[in-house]
Amino acid sequence: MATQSIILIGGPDSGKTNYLARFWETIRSGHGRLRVTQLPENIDYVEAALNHLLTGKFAPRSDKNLDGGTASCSIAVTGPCKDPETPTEVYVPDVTGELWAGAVETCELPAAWLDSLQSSFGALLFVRVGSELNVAPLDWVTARPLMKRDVALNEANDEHKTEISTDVQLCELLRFLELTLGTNTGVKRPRVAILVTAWDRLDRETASKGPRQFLAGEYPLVAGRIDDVSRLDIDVFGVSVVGGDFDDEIFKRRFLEGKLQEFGYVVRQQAEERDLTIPVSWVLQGAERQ
Ligand SMILES: Nc1nc2c(ncn2[C@@H]2O[C@H](COP(=O)(O)OP(=O)(O)OP(=O)(O)O)[C@@H](O)[C@H]2O)c(=O)[nH]1
Ligand SMILES: [Mg+2]
Repeated sequence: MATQSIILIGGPDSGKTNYLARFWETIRSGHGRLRVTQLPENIDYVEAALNHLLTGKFAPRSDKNLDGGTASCSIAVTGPCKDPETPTEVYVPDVTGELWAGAVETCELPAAWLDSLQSSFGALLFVRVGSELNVAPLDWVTARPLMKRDVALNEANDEHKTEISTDVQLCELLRFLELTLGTNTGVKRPRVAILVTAWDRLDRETASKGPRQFLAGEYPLVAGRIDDVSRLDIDVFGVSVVGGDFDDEIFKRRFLEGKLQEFGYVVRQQAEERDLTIPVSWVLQGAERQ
């Protein structure tokens, strides 16, 4: 069986684990382009995250004390354009976002993760709408009093909140990918799917413009980098794992009365599709063509 590793990258609270849980449900129930061919080992962690969704709660942030900061699973998948006899083994390590945040701050990546990036065929890069850990760029006119306040707040709060803007953090992660992704695989132009998660939290007008426009408005540096990075093939997807927010009681009731596969979607360009496997399938297709 061909083994292709895809790596999930993104700061803390960016939606990696919830996406992985929803992706797993889609391939297991056969409601997407990709399907699972055999029960993977180490899937308990993903099943536990999925159980949260099924009971009307988002899966909590990953345990920072996980072994090496990661929970990994290998899932054998096949799709319509593939021979079902030769599935692809997709290795998906779900690394706690603290690791990526630390790497951005120190410009250093632990050796094991450098190896993982080099042997991955593609990557999913996550950023979440409405995360309290998103950092807006500094406005230098008003920055001084705010910086004083933030120093006091940070002293009182041990949550990892960096001062580097999310836009710059994402550019740094893209730079890691540009330098390292797939260099040990023979894939000449690895694909990177940028997933804008919690897309359901956007107002209708912003959402209607599509994920690329959202990125250009909210994270202009990253949007600019996408066109400059020639070694990677990059596309942007909006993702909502259940199509709404469980904080909204009316939505939650509707969700609990329905079936999970009727909730959640992926937006590419301006089109919305129910199939939550689309970003992974797009990344895999890129690797198979080369
Ligand atoms: N409304 C909405 N919220 C979401 C969605 N996906 C994730 N969230 C929220 O984002 C939070 C963080 O998601 P996680 O999947 O735990 O993020 P993570 O990247 O795995 O975080 P770390 O484990 O800290 O690295 C969740 O607890 C939800 O509150 C979504 O599709 N819609
Ligand atoms: Mg997580």
